[in-house]
Amino acid sequence: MKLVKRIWIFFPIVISGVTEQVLRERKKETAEVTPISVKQGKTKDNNENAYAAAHVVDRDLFTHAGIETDNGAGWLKLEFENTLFINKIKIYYIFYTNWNNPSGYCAQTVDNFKKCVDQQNNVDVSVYQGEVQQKSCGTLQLTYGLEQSDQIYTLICNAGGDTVKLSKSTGAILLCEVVVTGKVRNKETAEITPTRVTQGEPSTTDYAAAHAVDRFLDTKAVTGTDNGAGWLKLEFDKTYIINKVIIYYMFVTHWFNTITWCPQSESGFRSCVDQDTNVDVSVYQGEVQQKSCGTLQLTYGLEQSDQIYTLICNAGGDTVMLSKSTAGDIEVCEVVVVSFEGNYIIH
Ligand SMILES: [Ca+2]
Ligand SMILES: [Ca+2]
Repeated sequence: MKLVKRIWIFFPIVISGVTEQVLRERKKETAEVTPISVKQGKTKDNNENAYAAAHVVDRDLFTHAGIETDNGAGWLKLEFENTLFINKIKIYYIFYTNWNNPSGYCAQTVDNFKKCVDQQNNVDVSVYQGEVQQKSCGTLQLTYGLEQSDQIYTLICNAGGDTVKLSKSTGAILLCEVVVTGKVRNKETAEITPTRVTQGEPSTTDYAAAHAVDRFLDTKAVTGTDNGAGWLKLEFDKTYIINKVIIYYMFVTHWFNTITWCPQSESGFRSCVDQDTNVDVSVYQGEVQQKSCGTLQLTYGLEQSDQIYTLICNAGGDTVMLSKSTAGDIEVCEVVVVSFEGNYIIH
């Protein structure tokens, strides 16, 4: 018991003057999303001053949340206003820098540090929709790396939800900052960027062709198939061996009900899929079709955590064209084109 008590004596890091301001402030991430509330289970020693949940989102690297496990449960929850596509969760553990501090138990010796890590390790990090777990993004694996210049851990999620929950059943949770990024898709290895993106009609501000390549998952390109021809075209600066095309349909998960009516009911969703499916995806050289990579077959899978489709091309060209001639629309959040060096064939 004595040991446990001592572990919880945290050290103040005293740095004076201007340096303090610079070092204390956590850098803001691209596409960082801010929770509307942060809650935790049992606060250590009921000491809100020292261990408040809010400390993980104050962007101050010297403040932390501290949670005890109580009856086999310790947790910290970040809740968001809407359901989001959560890309990654970045966690700043307490020993982000300058670990050695004679006044703090954990940072006094290597042994102490290891004891603290052991007590505060193995935190599950999951995405939830309300009370329902959608996906575990992994378990926090703190290292004994005292020589590290920081103790920052990134977990990749790629799941939809409105809550991020950190939990464990024994020991404690101690964290300085939890940062959630969403809405922006991950960049692919060997992704190539088009120089021009155009589509048939319409091309309104809300549904602009450029939305298919802006990396934001809550913006989409939409074009109709009036007169039997709908198309969306990505043109590149030169001819590439185009290995694959990855398409993020708008229902990356069913949270996008703020921008469209489709996901608000299952029947609405099905009718949108019916309207948006069967898009041909082809590689062109100029105006000449080289190869069809396949036809987009959207599914009714409302339960899917994502709606991402990959078509294998392995064809040379300077243009990727999405087209359909039947009634309906071409509606996509993102179109990603991948070209590896050389002549790799992707199966
Ligand atoms: Ca903090
Ligand atoms: Ca987009």
